Amino acid sequence: MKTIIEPFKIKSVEPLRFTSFREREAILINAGYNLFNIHADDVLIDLLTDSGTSAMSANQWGGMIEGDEAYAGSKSFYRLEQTVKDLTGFHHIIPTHQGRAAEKILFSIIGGEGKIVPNNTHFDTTRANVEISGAQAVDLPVPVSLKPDVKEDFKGNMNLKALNNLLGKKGPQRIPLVMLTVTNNSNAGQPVSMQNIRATSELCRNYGIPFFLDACRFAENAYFIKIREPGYEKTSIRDIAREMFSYADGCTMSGKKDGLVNMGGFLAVNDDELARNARNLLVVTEGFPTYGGLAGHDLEAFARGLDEVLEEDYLKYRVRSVSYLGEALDKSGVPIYQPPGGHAIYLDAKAFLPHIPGHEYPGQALACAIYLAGGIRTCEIGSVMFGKTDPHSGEFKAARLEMVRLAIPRRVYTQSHIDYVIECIGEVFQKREKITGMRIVYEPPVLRHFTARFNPI
Ligand code: P61
Repeated sequence: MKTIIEPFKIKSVEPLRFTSFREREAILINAGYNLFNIHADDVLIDLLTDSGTSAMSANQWGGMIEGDEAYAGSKSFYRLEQTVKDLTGFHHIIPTHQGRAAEKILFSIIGGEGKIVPNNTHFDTTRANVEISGAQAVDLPVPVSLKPDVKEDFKGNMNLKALNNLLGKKGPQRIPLVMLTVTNNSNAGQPVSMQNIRATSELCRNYGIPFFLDACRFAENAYFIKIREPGYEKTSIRDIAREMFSYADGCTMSGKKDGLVNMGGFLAVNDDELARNARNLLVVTEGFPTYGGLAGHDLEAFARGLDEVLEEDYLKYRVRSVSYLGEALDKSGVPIYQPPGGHAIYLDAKAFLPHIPGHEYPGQALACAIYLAGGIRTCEIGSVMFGKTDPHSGEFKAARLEMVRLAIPRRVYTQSHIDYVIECIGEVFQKREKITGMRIVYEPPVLRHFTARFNPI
């Protein structure tokens, strides 16, 4: 059969609430045109993020009951530890409440003034944690990643030439670690090839610099390697994932993505001293080393999620259902970042709204227009998230890409929900000339997209 179906059936459902156009107009004004400020109840289809929004399986919910809530030495911790060790091969598994807590601990130890951390592309929390430590976060994506309309298999790759230059110039004294984000979320969820992971690792080894993965979406990345990289067609997803991790000295992980849980994360490292320092910080900020900010039931569900996410039927459905959305939008003429990523479709807001310049935030304008049209919540990944205005000169520095992300929660929406999204965005596209730019009327000093307020121009 050619039809790829959801490899699950639905046992428990949550009703959706419909709102009218007029209601949504008022909701947007109240929210300061920031979709993070909208009550989830006022959203029909929520594509804000794929993070922490997965539907857990009956097996995971069963695990929630079985979770061991012991303060020290919980058996659910040992279960998670063993699962992660089997998957990654790393020696020390340090649980955290989510990905950014692992980042905070890691960069508090190895970051600091004068240090430089390269990454194929930092996601915003990773960048914020590097910068808060005093270090500089440097993105080194491959040049083709900046071309939304060019279809290539591994646009998430690290730019090896640029990395080699940087490592050669600054060396291990200035560069405490190199990171590779799989898949590359800020670059449209594009995967990184095994060849690129291996080559990045080799470069790091040549310079004596540790190499870490930001592994939030490791399983989706492994699936892309299987279907796109010659030589891996017959390799199991678990073995591909193991090979990916084998090239690294550690990783940070947000379990809220490919862990298939609503909360959870970990820091995994091989280095004993780094692990000791990390656990010392963990007890101050997160919790005892065998729970680290998580309840026993979270640890249990996380361990089970990490096994389920490796099932090939699930990954096939997952990647195919995301590309189904991308292909249909593309067919209606809607400009999307090509090819579709693993967890999301990214609209190319610059091409969608060519009449809105970067400093008027085309991505934010588009995200609001989509909410207004159909109650669909998306996320700007462009100059609101990554652009900067110099407080002294007032000079505006745009993000490299202006995108609106339609992130697909795992195992949550059916094909007819997605068909509704396709119809709604198609309609917005027909009326695109009427959409106007946005002006920021309030912004906080860091991670401004969460709480900034806007007015349409
Ligand atoms: C997301 F609007 N991502 O994509 P935590 N690394 C990577 C991530 O994608 C990531 C984290 C680390 C989110 C949630 C999110 O401004 C935002 O468990 C590649 O969320 O701490 C998270 O993992 C951090 C959405 C985060 C945002 C920050 O939607």
